[in-house]
Amino acid sequence: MTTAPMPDFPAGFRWGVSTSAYQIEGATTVDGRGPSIWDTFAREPGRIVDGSTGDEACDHHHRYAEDTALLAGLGVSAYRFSISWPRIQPTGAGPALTAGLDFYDRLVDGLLAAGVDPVATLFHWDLPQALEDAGGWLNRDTAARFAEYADVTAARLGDRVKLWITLNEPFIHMSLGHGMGVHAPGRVLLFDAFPVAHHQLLGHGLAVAALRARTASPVAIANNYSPVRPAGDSDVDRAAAAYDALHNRLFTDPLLGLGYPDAPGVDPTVVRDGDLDVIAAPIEVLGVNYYNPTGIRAPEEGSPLPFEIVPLDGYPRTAFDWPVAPDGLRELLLQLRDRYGDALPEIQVTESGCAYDDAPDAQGRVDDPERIAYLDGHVRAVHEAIGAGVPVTGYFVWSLLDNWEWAEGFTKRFGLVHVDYPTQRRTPKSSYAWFRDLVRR
Ligand code: GBH
Repeated sequence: MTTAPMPDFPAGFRWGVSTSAYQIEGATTVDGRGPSIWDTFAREPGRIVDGSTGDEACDHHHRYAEDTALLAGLGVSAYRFSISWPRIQPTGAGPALTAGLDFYDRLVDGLLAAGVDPVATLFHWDLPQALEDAGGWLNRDTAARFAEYADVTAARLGDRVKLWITLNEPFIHMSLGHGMGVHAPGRVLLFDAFPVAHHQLLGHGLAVAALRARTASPVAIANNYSPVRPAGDSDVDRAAAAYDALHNRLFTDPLLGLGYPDAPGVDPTVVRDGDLDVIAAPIEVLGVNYYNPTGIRAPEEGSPLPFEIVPLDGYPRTAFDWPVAPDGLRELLLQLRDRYGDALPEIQVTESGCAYDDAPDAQGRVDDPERIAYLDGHVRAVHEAIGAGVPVTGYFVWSLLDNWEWAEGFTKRFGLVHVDYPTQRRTPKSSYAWFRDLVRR
């Protein structure tokens, strides 16, 4: 970590932290909640490294008041959470469950009373299982169902949520959930997963229209980006361009009116007349989730993929083995500006963070200097991008709490706050104090 003083950010810059429903809420059977694809997937043997599920997670559904107090103590101006679709519509269709909405109503009011802007994501991967049984995002109808869910949710919360985010990381949901099968719903379709991209984007566009009718708040999508680092050999440029188109452009070019890029898997027969106009509905904010750059080299002969992902040398690594590369965040933000120019909306970094093996010491304190160094570097990268003219107006740390990390179960800790799962005791780490001091300035 550099010891230089942190430079000033523009007045009104939004500092926040992020979470998602299935990763923290628990209470998966209360108030009529239906099952989601993650309830199903986590129960399949061998899917989750420690055999756990999100049945209890951080028990946030019961402890939201305590967690709101942690947010107030942190002094953040915003909290990004996600709404569990199967709490609102247990089968993904039909009237909204009042009891399901009541929970988020209480959460939102508590946040506002604590001076924290509620930022709500509608879909963070927990699709109602009944929709999956009808084909999930491979089925075009799921896009229409998603817009209906957006409508009934915003009818209740639209007056108080300050920023609506339609989808979280549709690329990861397509690639890990439907391409490689390491996330729910566990399909292994490789590039035949393209309809999942198109139907999510179509659902996004239809949801934007539904939200406009219910709220005056700005609307966003949160995409995951990873700048590509060619790991030099012949043909690497073609491989790097293919991966870049897939990871960084497939979910952004059509949003910004450019149609689909020439990316592996794009199938024009899935795209109907008028779809691209729906998808390109103007949004106020582009959410950028960034973790690390990706090393790419040319594939081995006979590989089903037109690229090969390789580890990047020369960087420190997190407990997930992901490289720590704050320069990648600056590079990515500049690349978005250079690529999209005036079509680029305001950007908020909606996730940035890292996993380390944090544990309380003999005094019960949790010291996480690596996380402080990680965040310090990434916050400075954002500042440099702003200085270079990229319109970045917010930065959210992933995550407020240690939580249930998908296929990694409870084995990866991303929180500013340590959670002892057997007791659900919350202990702010030293990074919590560091971020509080940064925000306070
Ligand atoms: C996000 O996904 C999710 O939105 C969030 O729910 C999750 O808890 C959080 O990040 C932490 O994982 O360098 O080749 O090993 C992040 C998606 C996909 C980003 C894998 C980092 C590393 C690939 N991640 N990627 S590699």
